[in-house]
Amino acid sequence: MNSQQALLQINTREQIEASKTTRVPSGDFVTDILLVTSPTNARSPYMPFYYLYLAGYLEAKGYRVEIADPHERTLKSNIKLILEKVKQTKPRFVGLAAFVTDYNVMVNLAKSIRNVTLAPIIIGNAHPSVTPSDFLYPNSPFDIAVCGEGEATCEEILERYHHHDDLGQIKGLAYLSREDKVVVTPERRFLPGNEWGKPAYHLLDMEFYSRPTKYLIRNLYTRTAVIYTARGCPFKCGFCAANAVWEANSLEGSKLVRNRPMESVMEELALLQNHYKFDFFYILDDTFGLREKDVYDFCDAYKKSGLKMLWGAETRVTCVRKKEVLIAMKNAGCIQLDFGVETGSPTLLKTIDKAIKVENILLGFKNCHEVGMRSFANMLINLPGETTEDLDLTYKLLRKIKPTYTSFGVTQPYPGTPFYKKGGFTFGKEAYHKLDREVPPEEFRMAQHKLPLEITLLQFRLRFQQFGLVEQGLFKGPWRYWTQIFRSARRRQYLWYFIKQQVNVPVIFARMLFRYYKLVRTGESAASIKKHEWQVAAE
Ligand code: B12
Ligand code: SF4
Repeated sequence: MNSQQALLQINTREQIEASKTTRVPSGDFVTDILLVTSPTNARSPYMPFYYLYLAGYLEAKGYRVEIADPHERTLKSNIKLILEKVKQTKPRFVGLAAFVTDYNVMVNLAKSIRNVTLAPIIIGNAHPSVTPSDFLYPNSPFDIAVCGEGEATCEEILERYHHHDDLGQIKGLAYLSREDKVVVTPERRFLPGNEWGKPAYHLLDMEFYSRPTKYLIRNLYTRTAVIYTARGCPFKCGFCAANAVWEANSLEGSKLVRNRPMESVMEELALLQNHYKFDFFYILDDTFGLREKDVYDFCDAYKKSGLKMLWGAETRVTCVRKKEVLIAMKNAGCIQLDFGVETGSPTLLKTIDKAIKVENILLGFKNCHEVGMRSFANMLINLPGETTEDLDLTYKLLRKIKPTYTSFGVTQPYPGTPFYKKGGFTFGKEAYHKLDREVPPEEFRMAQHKLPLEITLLQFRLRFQQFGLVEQGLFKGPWRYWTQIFRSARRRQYLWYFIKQQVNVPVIFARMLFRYYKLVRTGESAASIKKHEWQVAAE
């Protein structure tokens, strides 16, 4: 029995607690850190970006890193695979990442991991950045919460943590003191873009992540890689916790936007096209296009690189005020831009601090149409103080701007968002699981109107989300999209995906219609919905 096997025998709570306060186990570890993705997200086409950069950074510093990222269909089988990987990789540290919605799952997963290793468990990502105390309490399976940007903090933990008392010396984290108090250590400076790690794609199952999907460049069937050219966001939209995450470990506040050097971006794109054979990529920066010069620089560099992938990006309507910017993007291979429009109500745009006006939305979409750029509008209902008049304004706006595709969501007061604070929400651990629903329970209603949220959501979806017997948004794809698909080395995968989707789409549509009529048949909901329909029709 080697020392690691010996450690696996020790798993009583007292021994674990003792190990926490006395020493970090030492022995013949195979891996410095095993990063574990959330088993609730196992089938998502989104790679775990947070680990890609973190792992790349740590590997460049000489650490042995592994990622446990199973893709089974059930939670149980994913957890089983994770535990096997823990045993197999014998890590010095285990890292987990938590969003507020999967809190209970992550706590239970950490407890199970605790039963197979004594390695300290580090928790990072949005949830512990906002409320580290949710993870740090007596007998918690978590040892350390990393707040905000994680690279430098994690490196220092791997380097310096040999004893519980070392934690107080490391910036950017939180831990439970011997007196059972949550201690948050001071913040550090952001990592400059040229120090980010190269995303460690080789640690993931890239076959899984390079399958065709319609959820990346949304509603186009593509094999898409997601990249970041910058981090940070100067805005503070009421429904978003991004600022709280970055702010959690920053001497520079939350608003600093940090760019990555262009050579490194191009190098990554070349790898994605030439090695991993992606046909498309998507830029998921918090605010791509914020600085016009950056867009031109990116487009020039991409054109010069001779790479052939087509791409999409998430941006803001204010970034496409000028048609020239859109033309530059289009000439560099951009086929779709996604915008957070959220609402058509000027009052609500102010309430949510979106820092855009209805005129900006109208102009942005007009420019997209004129230039021939596909446009995607993200909309929200259940915004604070929302009235039926506001919903009608949204309806009218969408009729005017005619996005190529529109999606609707119900706003939820995630901890860390301005809505959570300003809305006077005080719920904690006991209620997080309720945020994991498409339509939240009544206690999270922020709208003033009393319309049933699910019916309102379905109404908008049925009207604007272009559901039907065939996938309509798809056929508004530009020619070069189709050419790219026909030229792809993975044409067969695309064909198979097309067939599957063309069967799925009418089924989804039928289910939605059925659900809608079932809800509307029930008393009070039907009355309010009819009134709303009348208002909408009277535009
Ligand atoms: C892209 C994204 C997604 C993508 C992909 C997520 C992924 N696989 O990475 C998708 C669409 C799947 C998604 C889904 C959801 N998301 Co999301 N998402 C984002 C977004 C826009 C960017 C995240 C990102 O990639 N940032 C770039 C990377 C490099 O930074 P990072 O993730 O913060 O990681 C760094 C640090 O946090 C830290 N770190 C992270 N994990 C770990 C782990 C360890 C061990 C360590 C040491 C460090 C560490 O180090 C990293 C490098 O510095 C953020 C908003 C934002 N701008 O932050 C929302 C955000 C994180 N999402 C949010 C939410 C709520 C969700 C959903 C619950 C929403 C929903 N119901 O659909 C789901 C949950 C999915 C799940 N259970 O995994 C909230 C989180 C709020 C909260 N309090 O938890 C945010 C902040 C947006 C918001 N609405 O406020 N999301
Ligand atoms: S929604 Fe986008 S623009 Fe608004 S604060 Fe979040 S990241 Fe920034």
